Amino acid sequence: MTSKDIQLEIRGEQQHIAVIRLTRPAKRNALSDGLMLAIRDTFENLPSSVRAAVIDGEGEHFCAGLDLSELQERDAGQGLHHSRMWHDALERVQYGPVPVIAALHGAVVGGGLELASACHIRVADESTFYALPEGSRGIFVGGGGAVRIPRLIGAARMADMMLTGRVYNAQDGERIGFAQYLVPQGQAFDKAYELADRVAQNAPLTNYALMHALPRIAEQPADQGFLTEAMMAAIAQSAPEAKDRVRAFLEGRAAKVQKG
Ligand code: 1HE
Repeated sequence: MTSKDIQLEIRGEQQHIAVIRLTRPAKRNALSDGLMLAIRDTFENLPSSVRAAVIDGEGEHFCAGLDLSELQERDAGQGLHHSRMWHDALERVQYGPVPVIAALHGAVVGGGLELASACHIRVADESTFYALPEGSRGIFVGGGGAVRIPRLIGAARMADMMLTGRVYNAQDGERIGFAQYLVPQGQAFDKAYELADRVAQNAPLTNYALMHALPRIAEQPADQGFLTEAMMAAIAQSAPEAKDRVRAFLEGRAAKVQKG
């Protein structure tokens, strides 16, 4: 599906970075059904050269969440299917082909926060604020937020946000775990791109393990998690690329870990 509300640009000499931009600034990048389907299709059809992606939003805000103008009278069945459509789209982001870095600024609210939560790394600039206005709109999260947001900040903080309308600013958002990086205003995209470039240099199987195995291992009982970890470790280390990289270090051809 093509949409004027989303833009895909492939960057880098090896065409290894996808830059995906929400381009609906007049509506604060509110997520219409069409835009959600376009997000799904964009992540499903990334070129095979792509190794990492950055997602950001045009204008003053990352994303104002669900397009409220489309919120009609839905019966229970329609509401269920609408929410499942969001789940489907955001699963393509979280469990798609490559790690996704969200560059956040301005409003990251409602479904916009659900979209950001499906990404693997979040970089926020100082203008960022986080909210879940669903509570005051008389609705509930429906884009996977009830699953993903408590894993970032805990169920108690999420309940507080929805019950009281609490808004977290950029500093507090980083402190509680919404974003892994906080940068000066206007610099989120550049930092996200720099990280994507770094992520894209990893062995593809390592990135696969971090995207697809780690979150599942983290949810497993410990004894199952240890076994899944061992199997993923065995698969990753058996790849020729892993052997090349280890040999390069042992022969002094690879970078040492630098003090942070
Ligand atoms: C919208 C939306 C939207 C803006 N749906 N049209 N999300 C919310 O409850 C957040 C609602 N939005 C806001 O609180 C504010 O718009 C912002 C803080 C994000 C930005 O404020 P501001 O002053 O920059 O913009 P604005 O003047 O409020 O909005 C500009 C236009 O965008 C205006 O339309 P216009 O035709 O009058 O120009 C707004 O109506 C429109 N707009 N946000 C539709 N969200 C899977 S379940 C997920 C459930 C949710 O996400 S609920 C949370 C929804």
